[in-house]
Amino acid sequence: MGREERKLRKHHDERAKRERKLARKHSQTEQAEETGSGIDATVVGIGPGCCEVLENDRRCLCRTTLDVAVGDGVVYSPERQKILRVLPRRTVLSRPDPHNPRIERVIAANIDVVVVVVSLKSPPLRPGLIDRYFIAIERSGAEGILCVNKTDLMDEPGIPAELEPYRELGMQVFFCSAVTGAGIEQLAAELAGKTCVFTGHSGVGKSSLLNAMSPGLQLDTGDVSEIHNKGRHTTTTATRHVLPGGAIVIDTPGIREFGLWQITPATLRDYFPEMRDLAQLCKYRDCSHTEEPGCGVKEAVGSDRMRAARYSAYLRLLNALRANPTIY
Ligand SMILES: Nc1nc2c(ncn2[C@@H]2O[C@H](COP(=O)(O)OP(=O)(O)OP(=O)(O)O)[C@@H](O)[C@H]2O)c(=O)[nH]1
Ligand SMILES: [Mg+2]
Ligand SMILES: [Zn+2]
Repeated sequence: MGREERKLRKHHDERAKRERKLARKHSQTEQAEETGSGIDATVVGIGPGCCEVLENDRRCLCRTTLDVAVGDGVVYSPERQKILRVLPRRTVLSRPDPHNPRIERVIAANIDVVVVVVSLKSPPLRPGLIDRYFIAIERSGAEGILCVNKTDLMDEPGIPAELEPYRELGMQVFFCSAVTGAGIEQLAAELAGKTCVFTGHSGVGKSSLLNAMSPGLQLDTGDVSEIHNKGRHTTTTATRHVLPGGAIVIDTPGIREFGLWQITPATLRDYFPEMRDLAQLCKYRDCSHTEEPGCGVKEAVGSDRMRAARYSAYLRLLNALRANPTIY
């Protein structure tokens, strides 16, 4: 590690320590202030040092120093316009803070479905990102679906070869175009009655898909830069909306990189449940299922017990984590 990197890390560590200390202090004061007369509400938007909550039809902008995310159930005080308490989360999609991997950043809470939105072109597909979402979804407690948007830009009809492995793994894949409306009805039908978060790279069309499902929403959308073939990070904060079909959807800002929260090369295999039984057959107890001889997982690769696509995803992620365990 270079001197500059060490200095930067030290700076981040100190900042994280200060943030934790401050959060502890505030949460103690807030708990002390809590009168028990708070009202239950849901967080529907987040801003710096504040959040918007919805309680029946009433919306209120509240101050908060607590770590809240869109979708959180909270107890708030309408008089003091303040969040008193965050209720336990049923599910949570999170990732490490891109600037400090020791801090967890919650993308959305209490969701039933994580909709990973990708486009094959403009911006191009990055399968590595889908692999990472697989792990985060496994951790989240929610169900995951893949939404391939911008099918109107596809050169050939049919499922592109690079997406076949994900279908094989049992993830539901929807093909849509927010421009032509193709696949929108099917997607909306799948999401009806559920709470869903739309996540993925900038420019893939998350907000456009939501607008297509509910034209009244009029969420801001932005074009894709021709020079870099990347989105312009049009959506800057997560917001929650109700669609006509009854789905509750959370639109989120496009992500640049998706890090894995609290996952190390040694714990990665825990998120591949099919490896668990096979690992009993490995010669070494701490087998990483890579170079070791007598590996039960490697022997099963290619069979139904260990799909080749899934094993390749494991190797890709393992190599990325080994090369850079904390920065993503
Ligand atoms: N051709 C085509 N363009 C689309 C489609 N969906 C969205 N777009 C365009 O893609 C660009 C980006 O769309 P957004 O909806 O802003 O993308 P986003 O994922 O919300 O991006 P961020 O908010 O930056 O994360 C816009 O110019 C849209 O008009 C589609 O199905 N086909
Ligand atoms: Mg957007
Ligand atoms: Zn093994």
